[in-house]
Amino acid sequence: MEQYLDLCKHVLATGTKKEDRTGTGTMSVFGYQMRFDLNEGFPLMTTKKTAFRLISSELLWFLKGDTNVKTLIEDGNPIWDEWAFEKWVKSADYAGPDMTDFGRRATKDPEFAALYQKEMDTFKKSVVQDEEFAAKYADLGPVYGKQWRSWTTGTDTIDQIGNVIESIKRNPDSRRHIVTAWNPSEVEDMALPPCHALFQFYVADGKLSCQLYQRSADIFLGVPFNIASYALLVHLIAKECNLGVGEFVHTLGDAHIYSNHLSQVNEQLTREPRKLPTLILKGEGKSIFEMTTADIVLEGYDPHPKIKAPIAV
Ligand code: DHF
Ligand code: TMP
Repeated sequence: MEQYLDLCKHVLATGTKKEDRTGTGTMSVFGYQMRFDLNEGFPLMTTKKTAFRLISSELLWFLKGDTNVKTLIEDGNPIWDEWAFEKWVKSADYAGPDMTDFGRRATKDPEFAALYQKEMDTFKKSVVQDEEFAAKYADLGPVYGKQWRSWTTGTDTIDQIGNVIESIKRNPDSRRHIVTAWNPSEVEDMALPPCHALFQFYVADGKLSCQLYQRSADIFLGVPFNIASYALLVHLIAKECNLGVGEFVHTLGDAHIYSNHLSQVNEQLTREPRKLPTLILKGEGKSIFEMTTADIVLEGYDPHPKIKAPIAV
């Protein structure tokens, strides 16, 4: 994963100090591209242990068209908790202690962090136990799953993933194999407007490639997930279309390192990349919409230890 380490070095060397929505502060560049040849191994970070199971669980959740974090919570996947919680504490029905700006306050004030943790635990319990509560407060709005599988116009519902699979099968040379999560008429209703916004597939020499445009990229926490997630998506769609895998091309818009991730990034830069793991897809005969995390297995993953960092909410 030299490509990723080069991105980190590039941003540290040439980035500009830039404020951001979360109030954390970043070092940022605009426009950057990485390429991963998926035949050289599966591009999961080896310079820090990265939870692949959370990545596959999230991708399958997108592919099923789901937007409710209840499914993720039940699957032991916490990566979208904060954005559902935010919706809950901002709602008129929330009557607990003041949670304004909880993400930033929790990293600065241990007493508040304990209070926040307690509220979050209560929230997650309600989501799992109370269907009605989950439907009302654990849904992130029309985010990825909705746009990928059931983009709605006034009159139609469009299954972009189903359609793109059909178009890859029928007309591999097409230059129109595109899926977009960026729906301008619904962005306002989303808990977080899509970061991985638009992607295109490409078929040549019997191999499937994909390029992603990511408008906003949290280099330390988000990007390792995004690379592995799209690499997995290429493998899944390639299998569905009886193709080999080619490249994943990752194009970034605002590529930033948060100011409270700098020491973690520098720690990672001292580490030597290791051999990439191999992806094994099981679940013979299942469509990609029926796969479970148990069907998606990594072999030979031997990373350096995990590095923790706070997420900017
Ligand atoms: N907001 C921000 N500021 N950055 C993000 O990367 C981000 N990603 C979102 C939603 N909002 C976001 C969805 N994806 C983690 C990784 C990806 C992700 C959300 C969270 C994360 O916290 N990763 C940690 C812990 C994972 C674990 O529990 O092992 C990591 O160290 O990778
Ligand atoms: P923004 O909407 O203000 O750009 O904030 C979104 C933040 O989340 C930003 O730091 C980018 C990050 N992010 C990723 O890097 N990858 C992801 O997949 C998601 C959902 C978010």
